[in-house]
Amino acid sequence: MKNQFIVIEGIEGAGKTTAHEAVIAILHEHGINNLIVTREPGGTPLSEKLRILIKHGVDGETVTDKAELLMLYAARVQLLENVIKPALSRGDWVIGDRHDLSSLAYQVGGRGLDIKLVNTLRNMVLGDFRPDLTLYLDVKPEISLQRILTRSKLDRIEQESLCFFERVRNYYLSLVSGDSKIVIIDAQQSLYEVELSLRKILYNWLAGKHL
Ligand code: Z5A
Repeated sequence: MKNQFIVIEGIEGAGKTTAHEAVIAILHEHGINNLIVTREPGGTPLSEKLRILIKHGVDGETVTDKAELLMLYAARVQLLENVIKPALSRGDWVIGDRHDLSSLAYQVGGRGLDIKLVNTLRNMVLGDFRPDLTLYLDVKPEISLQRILTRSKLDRIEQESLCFFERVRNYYLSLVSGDSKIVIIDAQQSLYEVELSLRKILYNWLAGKHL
């Protein structure tokens, strides 16, 4: 199999960071060591600055939903053109912590922005570029938010209501069904069981079996 772009998606506390480590370990077991990891928003010096603005805003000023969207795509285009595409061209694998599906789930599903507006930006930034495989970790917000409550400080988006995260999750679920390049994983299982699921999916996928 040639090098691929694999993305891990899900709401906060779904276990993306943990899954990331498992995916890297499984690829290493297959002798795939030429890989880079990315996160969105972020992953280039400019995108990391935008990440701080997206997550924390600026004191005394409301971040509008459209400004949030534009910052996310500005960060994404920097990462795509300066890191992801060059890595894929070199023959490296790319493992992404979030990508474009997040914008559909959060900005369209969660914020309620017009899909036509978001699609205009997607076409401009991504064209027909898509991940080869997306692993979507599905969990009910009431469970995942419990997992992140132990954090000392929640960021601007993490402070949203349970209803917001329910809309995000429902939008994710609507996108996942019917897309053969997105695989859903029950992230309400124990960490051990999630890793077993990832292992099974990736072994089959790497062997070229239908998922
Ligand atoms: N955002 C957006 O709105 N639009 C976009 O287009 C993009 C992003 C790209 C990025 O935040 C924010 O940007 C995010 C969406 C928005 N906003 N929010 N809120 P981030 O990168 O800082 O955070 P995150 O991506 O949401 O990741 P996270 O909060 O760190 O969650 P996670 O990586 O999925 O979870 P984790 O760190 O692996 O696990 C959290 C805890 O749960 C940890 O203690 C684990 O041990 C535990 N855990 C995980 N899985 C399990 C299971 N299965 N059982 C028990 N405990 C578990």
